[in-house]
Amino acid sequence: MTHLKQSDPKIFESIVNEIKRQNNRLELIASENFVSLAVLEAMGSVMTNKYAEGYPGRRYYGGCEFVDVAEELARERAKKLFNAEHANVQPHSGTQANMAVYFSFLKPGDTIMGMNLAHGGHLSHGSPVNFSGRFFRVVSYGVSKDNGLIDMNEVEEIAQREKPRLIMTGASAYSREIDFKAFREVADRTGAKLIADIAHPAGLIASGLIMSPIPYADAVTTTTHKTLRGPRGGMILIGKDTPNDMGITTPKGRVKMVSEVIDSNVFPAFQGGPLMHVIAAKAVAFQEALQPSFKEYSKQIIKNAQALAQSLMNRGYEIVSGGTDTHLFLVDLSKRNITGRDAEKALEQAGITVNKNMVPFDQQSPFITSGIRIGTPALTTRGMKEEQMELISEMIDRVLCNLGNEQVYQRVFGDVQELCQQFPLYQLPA
Ligand code: DSN
Repeated sequence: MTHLKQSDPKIFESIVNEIKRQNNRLELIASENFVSLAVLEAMGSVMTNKYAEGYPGRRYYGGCEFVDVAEELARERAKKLFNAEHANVQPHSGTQANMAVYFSFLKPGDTIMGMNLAHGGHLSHGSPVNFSGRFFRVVSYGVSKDNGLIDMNEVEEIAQREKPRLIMTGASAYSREIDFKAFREVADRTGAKLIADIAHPAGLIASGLIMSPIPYADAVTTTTHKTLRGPRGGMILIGKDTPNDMGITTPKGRVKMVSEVIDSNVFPAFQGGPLMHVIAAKAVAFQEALQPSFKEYSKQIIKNAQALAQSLMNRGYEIVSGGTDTHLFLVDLSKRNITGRDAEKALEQAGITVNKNMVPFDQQSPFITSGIRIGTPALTTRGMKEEQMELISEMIDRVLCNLGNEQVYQRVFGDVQELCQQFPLYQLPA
């Protein structure tokens, strides 16, 4: 068989360039990380060749005995990692996981309540441009204007008034620990199901550093590639399985457990064949996350995020909610008259990768924005610590104080490369 370098030099070159980009730039996108060679190896394996519709032991194809081993290991390790009774590791993404869960508890037209996208929520929590906003009636909660925090009194007030059938908690740009217990209490008082989407902080939760929703939520969804540092994909967890209350039964009339309803929504309802190479890689990542070193890694992610946020505040930057309990934070640039779009572009030219992000009560459109989102999972994987966060804060400040000055961008890029070389990442292929 011919290697990629010979068979498709253009794609080979694009991959080599992407390796160089990841090696030589500072990756501060909060939802990205660098997987281990073991995870990469599993993802690039022959398991991609196998069709395995169904679940371990109950497939629609022959020859599944080895992919069954991989999926079973992924499920068992996920359950151990999160202390859950049930895990479905087949969702291709977090949004697919959310879709399967919504339809396990709701009928089209039912009301869902999720966090406002402009306040840190996610498209799949009810945005009108997403399936969630098209199939369901959506009501939103947000953060308080005073302190940038979720106001549980407001959450309850909206839930009492709107009586959602399901409350979705979790966010993609909220830096504070979410009180899942308080959300459970609101859900109980208002007759709603509670779903927690922990795509962002999953690794921190698995490490026991912030509150887990597993004891409180009817189902938990996540991605596997952010703080959890696995392959790109999704997963659904159930803390305690119970009979479903939608009246869904087996052909013989037995009331299905929620786990069975969710499994049959992932496949056959919303997905086809599972990505077995990705599931094998999820199993590898979960095993890595079960090691004591992963907890140390997660602690350092938070220390780095806090150090970087504090250093930027010391330089006069406004951080939404005044800091972070997690791996990310939002810098509000509105008082500096810089848009998120311009900041993202300038930083990119200097080798620092962030994403523009709306800040709560933003006056700018989602394409312009008034803020940037910064996260530390990827740089922490490289081994960077508080000392490097101080250097990075200085570099960010130098760029943002010199917008439009290409010479400054070039000088910062040089400093970025020097720093990156001290924390090597991936080797280039021969
Ligand atoms: N795109 C992810 C993020 O950046 O947070 C959410 O899906």
